[in-house]
Amino acid sequence: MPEKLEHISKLKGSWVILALDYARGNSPLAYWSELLHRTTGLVAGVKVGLPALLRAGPTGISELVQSFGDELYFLADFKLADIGDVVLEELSILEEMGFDGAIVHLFPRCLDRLPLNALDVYGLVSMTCPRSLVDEHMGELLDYASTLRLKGLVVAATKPDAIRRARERFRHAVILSPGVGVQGAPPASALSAGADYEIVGRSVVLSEDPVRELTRIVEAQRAVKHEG
Ligand code: BMP
Repeated sequence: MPEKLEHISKLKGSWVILALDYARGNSPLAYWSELLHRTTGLVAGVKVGLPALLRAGPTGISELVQSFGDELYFLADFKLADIGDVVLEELSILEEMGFDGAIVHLFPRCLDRLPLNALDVYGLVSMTCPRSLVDEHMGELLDYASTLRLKGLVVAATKPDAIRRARERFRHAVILSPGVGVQGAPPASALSAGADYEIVGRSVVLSEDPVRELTRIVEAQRAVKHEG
């Protein structure tokens, strides 16, 4: 398990990773900063992807990571998919920016070396897009994942069978599941299927009442965790 993520999650009793892709108003950094101030007690991690990087720039994102890095796990989601040397360089820049983990694509099959003791690296093996080619090749991606030093896998919350399949094969991998909320997976459904964390974006970030929405999700998660 990534110690920091697990530690924060246990402390808060939340298995939510908040995806910061969207913002209201014309100052996205101020919007996300205010949102994190209000919700940090209900969130274990934050996922930052290309929309946030393009809106806030690397300096803005680094500032956000520095400001909240003690209380939140920061996951870089740039779905890296290049030759191995370039991915290693990208991972090292993300680490310098203060990120704790990063998501990579596995299909290039170019990652024979991963840095030791560096960022937690998660491989994508299933996507929420209903007809994803990634899912068609999930078996091969899982085979490849088993040869790498990954912390975990990203598996669609909208595909509980895919979560069960990944969990069966990788008992100790950390499974992150996007797709709870707007894309249709109910809160805590991915945890029930065997995932460790649920990635949630718009249903919280664009909500009129993000605290209430997060509370609803976290309560469902706590119920599932207490059953187990
Ligand atoms: P939302 O809850 O707003 O649908 O956001 C889902 C997040 O998870 C987005 O940041 C998206 O990039 C990510 N994601 C996804 O939705 N499906 C995938 O298969 C893989 C993802 O990383």
